[in-house]
Amino acid sequence: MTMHPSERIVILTGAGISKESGLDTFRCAGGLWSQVRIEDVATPEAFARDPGRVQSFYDARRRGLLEQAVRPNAAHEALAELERRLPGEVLVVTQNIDDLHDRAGQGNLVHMHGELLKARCTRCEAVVPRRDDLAPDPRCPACGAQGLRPHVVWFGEMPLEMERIYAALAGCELFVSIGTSGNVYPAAGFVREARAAGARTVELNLEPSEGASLFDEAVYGPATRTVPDFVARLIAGR
Ligand code: BV8
Repeated sequence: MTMHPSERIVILTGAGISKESGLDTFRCAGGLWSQVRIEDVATPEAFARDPGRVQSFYDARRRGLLEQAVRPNAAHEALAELERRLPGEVLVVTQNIDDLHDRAGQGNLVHMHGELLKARCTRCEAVVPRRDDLAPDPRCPACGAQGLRPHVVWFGEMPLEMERIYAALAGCELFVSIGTSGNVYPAAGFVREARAAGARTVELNLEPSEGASLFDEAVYGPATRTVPDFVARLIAGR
Protein backbone atom coordinates (compact mmCIF):
# COMPACT_ATOMS: atom_id res chain seq x y z
CA MET A 1 0.00 0.00 0.00
CA THR A 2 1.61 3.25 -1.12
CA MET A 3 1.54 5.87 1.64
CA HIS A 4 0.62 9.44 0.79
CA PRO A 5 1.75 11.14 4.00
CA SER A 6 1.38 14.62 2.58
CA GLU A 7 -2.38 14.40 1.93
CA ARG A 8 -3.35 17.12 4.38
CA ILE A 9 -6.86 17.49 2.98
CA VAL A 10 -9.34 14.59 2.61
CA ILE A 11 -12.64 15.41 0.90
CA LEU A 12 -15.61 13.00 0.99
CA THR A 13 -18.35 13.57 -1.58
CA GLY A 14 -21.84 12.12 -1.98
CA ALA A 15 -24.76 12.36 -4.36
CA GLY A 16 -25.47 16.00 -3.42
CA ILE A 17 -22.40 17.23 -5.31
CA SER A 18 -23.83 15.78 -8.55
CA LYS A 19 -27.42 16.96 -7.99
CA GLU A 20 -26.92 20.25 -9.87
CA SER A 21 -25.46 18.27 -12.77
CA GLY A 22 -28.89 16.68 -13.10
CA LEU A 23 -28.27 13.33 -11.36
CA ASP A 24 -30.70 12.02 -8.73
CA THR A 25 -29.68 11.79 -5.10
CA PHE A 26 -30.90 8.86 -3.01
CA ARG A 27 -32.75 10.21 -0.02
CA CYS A 28 -33.98 13.64 -1.08
CA ALA A 29 -37.63 13.95 -2.11
CA GLY A 30 -38.11 11.95 -5.31
CA GLY A 31 -34.65 10.42 -4.90
CA LEU A 32 -33.66 6.98 -6.10
CA TRP A 33 -34.60 5.14 -2.93
CA SER A 34 -38.11 6.55 -3.19
CA GLN A 35 -38.43 5.01 -6.68
CA VAL A 36 -37.00 1.53 -5.94
CA ARG A 37 -36.10 -0.41 -2.79
CA ILE A 38 -32.44 -0.97 -1.93
CA GLU A 39 -33.29 -4.63 -1.27
CA ASP A 40 -34.55 -5.06 -4.86
CA VAL A 41 -31.69 -3.45 -6.81
CA ALA A 42 -28.59 -2.73 -4.67
CA THR A 43 -27.66 -5.93 -2.82
CA PRO A 44 -25.90 -9.15 -3.94
CA GLU A 45 -29.05 -11.06 -2.92
CA ALA A 46 -31.13 -8.93 -5.31
CA PHE A 47 -28.67 -9.69 -8.12
CA ALA A 48 -28.77 -13.43 -7.41
CA ARG A 49 -32.58 -13.36 -7.23
CA ASP A 50 -33.30 -11.22 -10.31
CA PRO A 51 -30.17 -10.19 -12.24
CA GLY A 52 -32.20 -8.70 -15.09
CA ARG A 53 -33.91 -6.27 -12.74
CA VAL A 54 -30.63 -5.15 -11.21
CA GLN A 55 -28.87 -4.85 -14.58
CA SER A 56 -31.78 -2.73 -15.90
CA PHE A 57 -31.62 -0.40 -12.86
CA TYR A 58 -27.94 0.31 -13.50
CA ASP A 59 -28.33 0.34 -17.31
CA ALA A 60 -30.89 3.16 -16.92
CA ARG A 61 -28.56 5.13 -14.62
CA ARG A 62 -25.61 4.57 -16.96
CA ARG A 63 -27.63 5.87 -19.91
CA GLY A 64 -28.70 8.86 -17.81
CA LEU A 65 -25.09 9.64 -16.89
CA LEU A 66 -24.04 9.54 -20.57
CA GLU A 67 -26.64 12.10 -21.65
CA GLN A 68 -25.15 15.26 -23.19
CA ALA A 69 -26.70 17.53 -20.55
CA VAL A 70 -24.97 15.75 -17.66
CA ARG A 71 -21.64 17.46 -17.07
CA PRO A 72 -19.38 18.29 -14.12
CA ASN A 73 -20.63 21.39 -12.27
CA ALA A 74 -18.80 24.27 -10.55
CA ALA A 75 -18.35 22.19 -7.39
CA HIS A 76 -16.55 19.36 -9.23
CA GLU A 77 -14.44 21.93 -11.09
CA ALA A 78 -13.50 23.74 -7.87
CA LEU A 79 -12.20 20.53 -6.27
CA ALA A 80 -10.11 19.77 -9.38
CA GLU A 81 -8.72 23.33 -9.21
CA LEU A 82 -7.86 22.84 -5.53
CA GLU A 83 -5.84 19.74 -6.41
CA ARG A 84 -4.01 21.65 -9.16
CA ARG A 85 -3.17 24.49 -6.76
CA LEU A 86 -2.12 22.19 -3.88
CA PRO A 87 -0.43 19.28 -5.66
CA GLY A 88 -0.08 16.13 -3.55
CA GLU A 89 -2.08 17.56 -0.65
CA VAL A 90 -5.66 16.69 -1.64
CA LEU A 91 -7.45 13.33 -1.77
CA VAL A 92 -11.08 13.13 -2.91
CA VAL A 93 -12.99 10.04 -1.76
CA THR A 94 -16.34 9.81 -3.52
CA GLN A 95 -19.32 7.61 -2.69
CA ASN A 96 -20.66 8.46 -6.14
CA ILE A 97 -20.48 6.02 -9.02
CA ASP A 98 -20.76 8.77 -11.65
CA ASP A 99 -17.62 9.98 -13.50
CA LEU A 100 -18.12 13.71 -12.94
CA HIS A 101 -15.06 14.14 -10.67
CA ASP A 102 -12.99 12.26 -13.28
CA ARG A 103 -14.32 14.45 -16.12
CA ALA A 104 -13.60 17.59 -14.08
CA GLY A 105 -9.95 16.48 -13.95
CA GLN A 106 -9.67 15.17 -10.38
CA GLY A 107 -6.54 13.01 -10.38
CA ASN A 108 -6.11 11.84 -6.78
CA LEU A 109 -9.56 10.24 -6.51
CA VAL A 110 -10.98 7.09 -4.90
CA HIS A 111 -14.37 5.71 -5.99
CA MET A 112 -15.13 3.78 -2.78
CA HIS A 113 -18.51 2.52 -4.05
CA GLY A 114 -17.28 1.63 -7.53
CA GLU A 115 -17.98 3.18 -10.94
CA LEU A 116 -21.08 3.05 -13.16
CA LEU A 117 -18.97 3.13 -16.36
CA LYS A 118 -17.13 -0.06 -15.40
CA ALA A 119 -18.27 -3.69 -15.17
CA ARG A 120 -16.74 -6.57 -13.21
CA CYS A 121 -16.76 -10.24 -14.19
CA THR A 122 -18.28 -12.52 -11.56
CA ARG A 123 -16.23 -15.36 -13.04
CA CYS A 124 -12.69 -13.96 -13.53
CA GLU A 125 -12.96 -10.69 -11.54
CA ALA A 126 -11.74 -8.63 -14.51
CA VAL A 127 -12.84 -4.95 -14.29
CA VAL A 128 -13.57 -3.50 -17.74
CA PRO A 129 -14.85 -0.16 -19.06
CA ARG A 130 -18.54 -0.35 -20.01
CA ARG A 131 -20.75 2.33 -21.58
CA ASP A 132 -23.38 0.08 -23.18
CA ASP A 133 -26.21 -1.70 -21.39
CA LEU A 134 -25.15 -4.88 -19.61
CA ALA A 135 -28.53 -6.64 -19.68
CA PRO A 136 -28.50 -7.79 -23.33
CA ASP A 137 -24.86 -8.91 -23.39
CA PRO A 138 -23.01 -9.39 -20.06
CA ARG A 139 -20.23 -11.28 -21.82
CA CYS A 140 -16.81 -10.75 -20.24
CA PRO A 141 -14.20 -9.66 -22.84
CA ALA A 142 -11.47 -11.31 -20.75
CA CYS A 143 -12.86 -14.81 -20.13
CA GLY A 144 -15.92 -14.97 -22.38
CA ALA A 145 -18.33 -15.92 -19.58
CA GLN A 146 -21.77 -14.24 -19.48
CA GLY A 147 -20.65 -12.93 -16.09
CA LEU A 148 -20.44 -9.13 -16.10
CA ARG A 149 -22.12 -7.17 -13.29
CA PRO A 150 -21.93 -3.45 -12.53
CA HIS A 151 -18.58 -2.58 -10.88
CA VAL A 152 -20.56 -1.07 -8.02
CA VAL A 153 -20.39 -1.79 -4.26
CA TRP A 154 -23.82 -2.98 -3.10
CA PHE A 155 -25.12 -2.96 0.47
CA GLY A 156 -23.43 -5.73 2.40
CA GLU A 157 -20.34 -5.58 0.17
CA MET A 158 -16.98 -4.13 1.25
CA PRO A 159 -16.25 -0.67 -0.16
CA LEU A 160 -13.07 -0.31 -2.23
CA GLU A 161 -9.62 0.97 -1.14
CA MET A 162 -10.57 1.18 2.53
CA GLU A 163 -6.92 0.81 3.71
CA ARG A 164 -5.90 3.72 1.52
CA ILE A 165 -8.79 5.82 2.82
CA TYR A 166 -8.14 5.09 6.52
CA ALA A 167 -4.43 5.85 6.05
CA ALA A 168 -5.30 9.25 4.55
CA LEU A 169 -7.81 10.00 7.34
CA ALA A 170 -5.21 9.12 9.98
CA GLY A 171 -2.83 11.74 8.60
CA CYS A 172 -5.12 14.54 7.47
CA GLU A 173 -5.37 18.04 8.93
CA LEU A 174 -8.63 18.97 7.21
CA PHE A 175 -11.64 16.74 6.44
CA VAL A 176 -14.42 18.14 4.27
CA SER A 177 -17.73 16.32 3.70
CA ILE A 178 -19.73 17.51 0.70
CA GLY A 179 -23.24 16.53 -0.44
CA THR A 180 -23.81 13.46 1.68
CA SER A 181 -26.58 12.71 4.18
CA GLY A 182 -24.30 10.69 6.45
CA ASN A 183 -26.59 7.64 6.38
CA VAL A 184 -24.31 5.05 4.82
CA TYR A 185 -21.41 3.39 6.58
CA PRO A 186 -18.46 3.16 6.60
CA ALA A 187 -18.34 6.55 4.79
CA ALA A 188 -20.55 8.18 7.44
CA GLY A 189 -17.95 7.27 10.07
CA PHE A 190 -15.00 8.97 8.31
CA VAL A 191 -15.58 12.24 10.20
CA ARG A 192 -14.97 10.38 13.46
CA GLU A 193 -11.66 9.01 12.13
CA ALA A 194 -10.61 12.50 11.03
CA ARG A 195 -11.50 14.01 14.42
CA ALA A 196 -9.51 11.28 16.15
CA ALA A 197 -6.54 12.28 13.98
CA GLY A 198 -6.93 15.89 15.17
CA ALA A 199 -8.21 17.23 11.84
CA ARG A 200 -10.49 20.24 11.43
CA THR A 201 -13.81 18.98 10.07
CA VAL A 202 -16.14 20.92 7.75
CA GLU A 203 -19.52 19.98 6.28
CA LEU A 204 -20.75 21.59 3.04
CA ASN A 205 -24.30 20.39 2.40
CA LEU A 206 -27.77 21.57 1.46
CA GLU A 207 -28.94 20.90 5.01
CA PRO A 208 -27.51 19.37 8.21
CA SER A 209 -26.56 15.70 7.69
CA GLU A 210 -27.05 12.86 10.18
CA GLY A 211 -23.53 13.56 11.45
CA ALA A 212 -23.80 17.37 11.51
CA SER A 213 -22.95 17.62 15.21
CA LEU A 214 -19.57 15.99 14.57
CA PHE A 215 -18.30 18.81 12.37
CA ASP A 216 -16.36 21.85 13.63
CA GLU A 217 -17.84 24.04 10.90
CA ALA A 218 -20.67 23.85 8.38
CA VAL A 219 -21.86 25.89 5.42
CA TYR A 220 -25.34 25.05 4.11
CA GLY A 221 -26.42 25.79 0.57
CA PRO A 222 -26.09 24.38 -2.96
CA ALA A 223 -22.68 22.85 -3.69
CA THR A 224 -22.14 24.99 -6.80
CA ARG A 225 -22.02 28.00 -4.44
CA THR A 226 -20.54 26.62 -1.22
CA VAL A 227 -17.71 24.55 -2.74
CA PRO A 228 -16.14 27.21 -5.00
CA ASP A 229 -16.34 29.72 -2.11
CA PHE A 230 -14.70 27.26 0.28
CA VAL A 231 -11.97 26.38 -2.21
CA ALA A 232 -11.26 30.07 -2.89
CA ARG A 233 -10.83 30.67 0.85
CA LEU A 234 -8.53 27.63 1.16
CA ILE A 235 -6.34 28.81 -1.72
CA ALA A 236 -6.25 32.42 -0.47
CA GLY A 237 -5.27 31.18 2.97
CA ARG A 238 -2.13 29.45 1.66
C1 BV8 B 1 -20.48 -2.58 4.45
C2 BV8 B 1 -23.48 2.16 -4.69
C3 BV8 B 1 -19.52 -4.37 5.59
C4 BV8 B 1 -24.72 1.64 -5.28
C5 BV8 B 1 -23.97 2.51 -2.35
C6 BV8 B 1 -24.73 0.27 10.69
C7 BV8 B 1 -26.10 0.22 10.86
C8 BV8 B 1 -26.93 -0.31 9.88
C9 BV8 B 1 -26.40 -0.76 8.66
C10 BV8 B 1 -25.04 -0.69 8.51
C11 BV8 B 1 -24.20 -0.20 9.50
N1 BV8 B 1 -22.93 -0.27 9.05
C12 BV8 B 1 -22.93 -0.80 7.83
C13 BV8 B 1 -24.21 -1.05 7.46
C14 BV8 B 1 -24.71 -1.60 6.22
C15 BV8 B 1 -24.78 -0.56 5.13
C16 BV8 B 1 -25.34 0.75 5.58
O1 BV8 B 1 -24.59 1.68 5.91
N2 BV8 B 1 -26.65 0.86 5.53
C17 BV8 B 1 -27.29 2.11 5.83
C18 BV8 B 1 -28.48 2.33 4.91
C19 BV8 B 1 -27.67 2.15 7.29
N3 BV8 B 1 -23.46 -0.35 4.60
C20 BV8 B 1 -22.99 -1.24 3.71
O2 BV8 B 1 -23.59 -2.23 3.37
C21 BV8 B 1 -21.60 -0.95 3.14
N4 BV8 B 1 -20.82 -2.14 3.26
O3 BV8 B 1 -20.76 -2.05 5.48
O4 BV8 B 1 -19.79 -3.74 4.36
C22 BV8 B 1 -18.68 -5.52 5.30
C23 BV8 B 1 -17.76 -5.87 6.25
C24 BV8 B 1 -16.96 -6.95 6.00
C25 BV8 B 1 -17.09 -7.66 4.82
C26 BV8 B 1 -18.02 -7.30 3.87
C27 BV8 B 1 -18.84 -6.22 4.10
C28 BV8 B 1 -21.67 -0.66 1.65
C29 BV8 B 1 -22.38 0.64 1.40
C30 BV8 B 1 -22.30 0.97 -0.08
C31 BV8 B 1 -23.63 0.74 -0.72
N5 BV8 B 1 -23.62 1.29 -2.07
N6 BV8 B 1 -23.86 2.99 -3.58
C32 BV8 B 1 -25.42 2.72 -6.04
O5 BV8 B 1 -24.97 3.89 -6.11
O6 BV8 B 1 -26.46 2.35 -6.60
S1 BV8 B 1 -24.48 3.55 -1.12
C33 BV8 B 1 -25.41 4.84 -1.75
O7 BV8 B 1 -25.64 5.72 -0.65
C34 BV8 B 1 -24.70 5.70 -2.76
O8 BV8 B 1 -23.39 5.30 -3.03
C35 BV8 B 1 -24.62 7.05 -2.09
O9 BV8 B 1 -23.50 7.74 -2.45
C36 BV8 B 1 -24.57 6.62 -0.71
C37 BV8 B 1 -24.72 7.64 0.32
O10 BV8 B 1 -25.80 8.46 -0.04
P1 BV8 B 1 -25.48 10.01 -0.23
O11 BV8 B 1 -24.38 10.16 -1.22
O12 BV8 B 1 -25.26 10.61 1.11
O13 BV8 B 1 -26.81 10.52 -0.89
P2 BV8 B 1 -28.15 10.91 -0.16
O14 BV8 B 1 -29.21 11.03 -1.20
O15 BV8 B 1 -28.36 10.03 1.03
O16 BV8 B 1 -27.84 12.37 0.42
C38 BV8 B 1 -27.61 13.44 -0.48
C39 BV8 B 1 -27.23 14.64 0.35
O17 BV8 B 1 -26.92 15.71 -0.54
C40 BV8 B 1 -28.35 15.12 1.25
O18 BV8 B 1 -27.83 15.35 2.55
C41 BV8 B 1 -28.78 16.46 0.62
O19 BV8 B 1 -29.11 17.43 1.60
C42 BV8 B 1 -27.54 16.90 -0.10
N7 BV8 B 1 -27.81 17.71 -1.30
C43 BV8 B 1 -28.84 17.60 -2.16
N8 BV8 B 1 -28.71 18.53 -3.13
C44 BV8 B 1 -27.57 19.23 -2.86
C45 BV8 B 1 -26.99 18.70 -1.69
N9 BV8 B 1 -25.86 19.19 -1.15
C46 BV8 B 1 -25.27 20.22 -1.81
N10 BV8 B 1 -25.76 20.78 -2.94
C47 BV8 B 1 -26.90 20.31 -3.49
N11 BV8 B 1 -27.36 20.89 -4.61
